Amino acid sequence: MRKKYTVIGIIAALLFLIGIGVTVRLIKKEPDPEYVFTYAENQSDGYPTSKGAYYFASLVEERTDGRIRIVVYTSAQLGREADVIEQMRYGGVDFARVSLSQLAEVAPELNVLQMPYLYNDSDHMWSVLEGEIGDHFLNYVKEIDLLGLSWYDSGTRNFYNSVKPIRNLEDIKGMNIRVQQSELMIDMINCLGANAVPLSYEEVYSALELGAIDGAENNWPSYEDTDHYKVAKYFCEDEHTRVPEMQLCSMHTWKLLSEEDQKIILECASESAEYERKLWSERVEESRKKVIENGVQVTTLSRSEIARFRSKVQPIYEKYCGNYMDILNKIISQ
Ligand code: GTR
Repeated sequence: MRKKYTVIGIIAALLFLIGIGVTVRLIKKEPDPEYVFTYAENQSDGYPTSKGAYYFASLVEERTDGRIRIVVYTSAQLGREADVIEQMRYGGVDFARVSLSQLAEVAPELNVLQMPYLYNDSDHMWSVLEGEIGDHFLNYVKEIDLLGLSWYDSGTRNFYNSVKPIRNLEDIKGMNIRVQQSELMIDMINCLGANAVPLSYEEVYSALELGAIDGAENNWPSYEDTDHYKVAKYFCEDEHTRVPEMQLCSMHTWKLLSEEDQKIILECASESAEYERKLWSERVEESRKKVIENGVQVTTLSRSEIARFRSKVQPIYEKYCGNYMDILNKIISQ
């Protein structure tokens, strides 16, 4: 009998000690965060921008000793890109990474950074984004209650379709091409003689599959990650635009933070952007290889054909950059 009580006593003591241990650990290592913020991302979990978001969240949590927790929602769980931007302006979503095409709809001066055939190459674009002009625009979005934290890479955008290989301007004529919900991109497609169909990113796959559109345009990783390549096998590496992406914070959220925390957020955002850019160039190669292995037919345009495409879109420079010629000229001459 006594032995039985001793055993029960030992077990009770052990459970007690384990209980204390767990409690101490909880108190020591997992304090309740002071803030829990949301982060919207419309790409899937494994996509470079999503990995950048997770990295950003983990850096912030680490450097604020768990006081600030950022919960990342990928695959447009918090809504379509345009809706997320709207929500952020009123404080409904705290952080996000968005395409400039979408953001320029509410902050039109941004169009000068995403005009077709604007940059000579990736280095040209990064020298603009990392310089005075890039900084100007990260702050410019304060006018719409957002703060730009950093720039993310999104490579070049190219046409792809399910009808035929594109080798010249005549080939694209009359095609129904999906674009982002952006006035500028709609005009660009129409200038090229195709018909622009604005749809949100999430709607493109089924529109291609059902034949409601003939094609779309995007970078290699998006084309591959969304499986669009399975329903639109002709990819023309024409590189008509480079549309950078911005990591954003709602100004409502920003104002809640101490100066010290704001500094940490900016540092972590910029480190996450560096990380994303590295992942980006690796992913472009992987995606390209994968889709070609899966039967995608890639074409390119000759120099003279690119010149024809370029001259067709000239009218939109006047329309979208007319008021910002000084910035545009600085970009061109940089
Ligand atoms: C991708 C971008 C997305 C979305 C998409 C689209 O390149 O990363 O955020 O804008 O393009 O075409 O809608």
